[in-house]
Amino acid sequence: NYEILKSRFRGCLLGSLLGDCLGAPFEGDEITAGEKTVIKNYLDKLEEPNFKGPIKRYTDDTAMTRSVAKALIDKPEPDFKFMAKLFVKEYFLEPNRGYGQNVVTVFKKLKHNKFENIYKPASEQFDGSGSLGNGGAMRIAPIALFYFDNYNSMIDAATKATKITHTNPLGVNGALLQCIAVQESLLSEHEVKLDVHNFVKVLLHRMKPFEYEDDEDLDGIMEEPYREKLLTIQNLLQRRYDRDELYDEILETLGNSISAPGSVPTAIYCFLRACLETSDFKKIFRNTVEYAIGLGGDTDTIASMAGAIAGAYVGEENLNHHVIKHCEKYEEMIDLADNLLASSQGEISNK
Ligand code: R7I
Ligand code: MG
Ligand code: MG
Ligand code: MG
Repeated sequence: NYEILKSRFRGCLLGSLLGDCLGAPFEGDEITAGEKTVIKNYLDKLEEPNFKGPIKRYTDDTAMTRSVAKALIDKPEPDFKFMAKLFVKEYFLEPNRGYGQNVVTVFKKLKHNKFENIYKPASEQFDGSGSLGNGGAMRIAPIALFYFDNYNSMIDAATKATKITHTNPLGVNGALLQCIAVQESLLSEHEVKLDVHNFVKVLLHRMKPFEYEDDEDLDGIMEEPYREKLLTIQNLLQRRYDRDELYDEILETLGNSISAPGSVPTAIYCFLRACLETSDFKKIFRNTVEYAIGLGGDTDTIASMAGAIAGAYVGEENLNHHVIKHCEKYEEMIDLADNLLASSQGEISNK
């Protein structure tokens, strides 16, 4: 149904924007119990119809998400060189959006080498191991939307889009996990309450082809970190904790860092925990974002990824529109969502 998809495409991109804009002021913070109340009050304030405040600026997370969406809209065939050019153009237009420290080197090399080989600069990062930062995952949502009816094409496109800047398998697989989670929530029906345990099972199953089997030991590197983290999520969702205990446990096991393995599972957990606690869609979205920011650390990115997943599930009408209006260029995000759906439908009719 077109109207339902439209609402969920918008919910996803607006959720991603909102998480970035609202999480950004807290990026890098360690959040104490007292500050959690500050965050709650901050979100409550923004929900007030007459609250006036300066526009909440977005960061690199949104700048790059916008470029991924634009690339798919303008070149539905997918053209990853074109996507790389949009990333670089956007970076040089507005370099002060809070980009990762190392990814900037990739942009400079791409420009200098005139995009001759779009994957080479990324592969040279960190002495050739490639970045495992969450920069691939944070911008992946438009790919989950555009390929909503074609899983294999989604995986292929998500891999190629990520490798422009992140070639480390942990960086790539983190982006794949986030992409799979967004699509899964986009396609989850509203008629029955979301089965959070089944949701995790689906992700475990889908990640299997991308991670090594247990017996192939690779120099003591954790061979299947994302599936291990998904098992941790299962565990966290099943056990009872008091609030402080749970908070410590999340930080210790899932993390709140700038690395993909230390942030993507955390974002997914925030959404599932919110779904477990309430069936009110408005609360699911609001609580997802509140949990994500409340963990501290890479707040803009974790809230943005969690917001994309939650928004794709609940749809635009369950995001507070007073809050959305505080976010920079939210109207453009709505247009991108609509155009992404239109060009994605174009893909279908061409098949
Ligand atoms: O991944 P990336 O685009 O950064 C995204 C983050 C988000 O939180 C944004 O909101 C923004 O703040 O930045 O950029 P990269 O520069 O590739 O990676 C980010 C950081 O992760 C790097 O600067 C490193 O500190 C760290 N990192 C690594 N450290 C050691 N070894 C990434 N890969 C490695 C690694 O292999
Ligand atoms: Mg950022
Ligand atoms: Mg193992
Ligand atoms: Mg960040």
